[in-house]
Amino acid sequence: MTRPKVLSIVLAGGEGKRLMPLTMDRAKPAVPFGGTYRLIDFVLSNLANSDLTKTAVLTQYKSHSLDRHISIAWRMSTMLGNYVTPVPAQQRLGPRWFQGSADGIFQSLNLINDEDPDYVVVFGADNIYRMDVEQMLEAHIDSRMGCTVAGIRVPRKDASAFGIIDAGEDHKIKEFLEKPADPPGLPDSPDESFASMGNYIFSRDSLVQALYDDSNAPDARHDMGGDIIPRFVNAGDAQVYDFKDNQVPGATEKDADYWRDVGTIDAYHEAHMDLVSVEPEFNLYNTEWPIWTSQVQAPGAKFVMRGTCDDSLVSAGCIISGTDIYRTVLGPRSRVERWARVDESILMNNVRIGANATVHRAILDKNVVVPDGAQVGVNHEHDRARGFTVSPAGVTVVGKGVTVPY
Ligand code: ADQ
Repeated sequence: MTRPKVLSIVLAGGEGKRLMPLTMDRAKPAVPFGGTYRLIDFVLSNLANSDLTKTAVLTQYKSHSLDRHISIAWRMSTMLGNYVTPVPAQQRLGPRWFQGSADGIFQSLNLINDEDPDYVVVFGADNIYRMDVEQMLEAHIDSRMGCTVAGIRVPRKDASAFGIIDAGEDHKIKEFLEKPADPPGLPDSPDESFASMGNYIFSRDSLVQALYDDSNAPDARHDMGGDIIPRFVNAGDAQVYDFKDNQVPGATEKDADYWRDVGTIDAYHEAHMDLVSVEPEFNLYNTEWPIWTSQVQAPGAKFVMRGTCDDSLVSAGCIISGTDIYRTVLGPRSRVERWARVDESILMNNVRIGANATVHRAILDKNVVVPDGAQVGVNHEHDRARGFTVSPAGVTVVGKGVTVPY
């Protein structure tokens, strides 16, 4: 059987307001994650590992560092026609910026016309997970439906941030509610709801038709979850693909079903803590389904003067000197000096923490300096008074390049 032609479109234009100040001057999919990665590396690795090698990344806001990362880390051999290419808002169909995510695709319909695929994979860019997309594609093709939506059970208390799916035993979607205020629980588990992962596969003609219909709808927000998916559901042409059925090589019992939306500071912090436990909730060390990125050129991490780091992830180029670090992710080239204490924190590139400083449950963006003896995350009132963000769960965030005042 000849392999169907597939074009992947990654929606990478999200503003990421709830991740401020980490998205102050970078698009959400470009936010660093796990020391050496960017959020977008997870979806792009899933597509590449699934042998889907024609990928357009639709960018929008503050896309400079995202474009740079894609062109450095994701340059593919073009010999077989493979590519991962950033596509900025093109204003091809009128003098307007992208509106919702569906408008982003509508404005880039030329990509579909040029590639002429049988199926279009449309995935979000901001989630942490492993998925064999080929398995979802097979389920889509077998169903003969126009649209397949990937679904996962999430705690009902968090479910109003998601599209909620009501599907029958035959997987056909009966109802789809985008971000309902009071999400329904599941019949067999009232404290859980069945959520859309924001990952869709469409048969090409059905998608193109739905995009045209949506573009002519007077009140539409031109949003994939808000407008396009409900269109397919109302036409009886959408099914759910249960993420539980997806099997990725090398997955552990713990991380086989792992999927996190890291759209808020607390979720982003928690997902990092998931990386550092002894048996991680999400295992970055699965070499059978690697997460790809480009690494900085730096020597190995160095520990001097009895510097210790427990349950932590330390990137290249770091120097840990006579200090105790616990449950922390350190990005490349960070330095922590003697007698400093750092715990449950995330340090991005090139952070400096001086002697005797304390950093507790904090996120320090690139190039932050914590001078000798300064404290972050110890007194939230003091943190707020110095202009830092404190999340609802008490994680302090210091923005890019800030030298922490006393
Ligand atoms: P959200 O993530 O809140 O919910 P949205 O803000 O539209 O939805 O973002 C979806 C993806 O599209 C993100 O990767 C974002 O970066 C990108 N994006 C947004 N607007 C874009 C535009 N104009 N151009 C290009 N890219 C754009 C979605 C679904 C929910 C689902 C959750 C799961 O709508 O139904 O439950 O994802 O996280």
